[in-house]
Amino acid sequence: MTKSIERTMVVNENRRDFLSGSIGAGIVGAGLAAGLLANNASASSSGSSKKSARMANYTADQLERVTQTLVAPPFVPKHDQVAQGKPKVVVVKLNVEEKEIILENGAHAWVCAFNGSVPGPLIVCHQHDYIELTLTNPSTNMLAHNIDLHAATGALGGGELTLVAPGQEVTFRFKATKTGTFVYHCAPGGVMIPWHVAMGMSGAIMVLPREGLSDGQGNAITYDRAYYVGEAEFYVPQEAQGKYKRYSTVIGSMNDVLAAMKSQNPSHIVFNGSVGALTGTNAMTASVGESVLFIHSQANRDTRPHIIGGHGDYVWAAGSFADTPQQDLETWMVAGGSACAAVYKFRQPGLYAYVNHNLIEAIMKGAAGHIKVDGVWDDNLMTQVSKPSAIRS
Ligand SMILES: [Cu+2]
Repeated sequence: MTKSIERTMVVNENRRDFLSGSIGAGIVGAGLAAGLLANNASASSSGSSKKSARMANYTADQLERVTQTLVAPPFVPKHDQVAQGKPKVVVVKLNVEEKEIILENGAHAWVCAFNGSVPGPLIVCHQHDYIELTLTNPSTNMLAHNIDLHAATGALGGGELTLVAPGQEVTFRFKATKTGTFVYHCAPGGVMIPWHVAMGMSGAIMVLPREGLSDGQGNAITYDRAYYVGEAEFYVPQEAQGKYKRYSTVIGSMNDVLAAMKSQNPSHIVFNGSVGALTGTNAMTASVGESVLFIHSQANRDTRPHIIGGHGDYVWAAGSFADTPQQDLETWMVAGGSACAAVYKFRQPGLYAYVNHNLIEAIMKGAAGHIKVDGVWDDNLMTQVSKPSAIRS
């Protein structure tokens, strides 16, 4: 046991109500987190190396604080792949924006967006770091919000300690004890949990091993660039004749969206907030010879990333870096409510499609992006032996 502060945990008797809370509770968020103290953040070693275990023994007040500048996906914040020195307290800020976005021509949707993007920004840290997160809910918003981070331990992943009404902000801290890629999402209670998630309110955090990624055989895996693809589905209500409805406020869209959600039949399934957010001039880019790390999250539905024309050289489909990565996959299954990581070294130039390989969801509902790869074509890997011509009988 480390010298972490022991506190008596007062269990919220109303937790059951919290989880089954009403829409009203989600809107006003009346005092749900009141009276709760953070439970102790005692370090638990992953059992890897002795050095790593030593690194687990620091408490937050012993560590340097660094601010991480978050960036809109598909980009990821600047970070070290191998941790330098002691763990850090990584300070991040998330601001909730309730706003209307355009999913595609003719389809508008209100979203609740962490830092204004769908998904919210990727947070990156190393194992045994602390994340100190300030969640701000501006007074111009109409709804209460919070954050449940799957990388965090206790108190609904932080959801109990972070519920903020419009005009409030809250700061909480958790220790990143597990390595991997993890979803975070808003979870303000009852049906507001799926509704806020279906309003675009999710993102991901990557907790790297302190020594960086490895293939499980003692060989380091590094990447030249990284992208974060956040997949999210939307349930845009439609008129009888199929035209998408539009609303003047976020609350105005609530009942119709809730009704549409029950169908479990999304009108849109998109990467990074809209159809085409990662295609054309928005395509991800890379060069032949570069290894690219793709982090892919889906907070609510299962998905199956696939690089058309490429592979996953190393894939952590379940998102845990404590696992040995699978190698040379074509498609990998990602459970709803999780994020995965995959590294691929591009060998051939061209335009690659990065898709959810339910191709109906990719082509007809929007879950597709592009990776534009420059470099010199290798005929040895692929060549057109003869051009299309009339069939010779
Ligand atoms: Cu929310």
